[in-house]
Amino acid sequence: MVSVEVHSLVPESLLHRIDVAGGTLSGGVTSERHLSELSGCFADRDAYRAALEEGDPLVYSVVTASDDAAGSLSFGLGVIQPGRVGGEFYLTKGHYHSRREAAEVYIGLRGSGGLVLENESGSSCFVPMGVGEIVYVPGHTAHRSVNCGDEPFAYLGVYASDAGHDYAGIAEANFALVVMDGPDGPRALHRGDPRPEPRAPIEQEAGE
Ligand code: S6P
Ligand code: ZN
Repeated sequence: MVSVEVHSLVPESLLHRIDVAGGTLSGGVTSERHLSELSGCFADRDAYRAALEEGDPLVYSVVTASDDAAGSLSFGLGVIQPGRVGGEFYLTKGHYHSRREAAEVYIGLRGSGGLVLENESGSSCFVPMGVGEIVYVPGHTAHRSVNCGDEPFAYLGVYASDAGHDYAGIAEANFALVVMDGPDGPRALHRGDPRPEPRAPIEQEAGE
């Protein structure tokens, strides 16, 4: 006789709640990444060192609800804080999936940002993502999320539980595109391109 493992269908255990403002996901496990854990990710190494001398702020957190049964899905609520290093927006480390063909769906929940995508042939793009927008990340594609705004950027990523994370696969080459703040808003540039001037500070009217 063939034995088949099935979930016992308990509705409460199948329902999760997201608190977007609080950055929580019920039934999830939280991990945090601080600036010191993002060595090599930002294009401007001097600006990165200088920022670390000021402290080691939280850059992003991920709350993951996972299920390890065969064929299952996992999902994570990512929240990237607003910030810049040398004009480059705060970002996630970025990874390929260890099982390269595993795709992922991202859903924007708060703020504005986007995904830097790069495939194994070296083709890359930046896909902006706002609230209610969905980005499909195909298999064989490294992905990094970026907060392009002045408030936390929150999103949900849904992926096969056995996808796995391969950080080393993209870390050495790093992503070819960097997303910078500029006078006309966010711009995706090639890593070696000249940087735009930083956004001018807002001038206060006398007497304000
Ligand atoms: C997992 C999914 C996300 C990321 C999260 C943090 O496959 O893509 O939940 O884990 O955006 O990024 P990273 O690169 O630090 O795992
Ligand atoms: Zn992923």
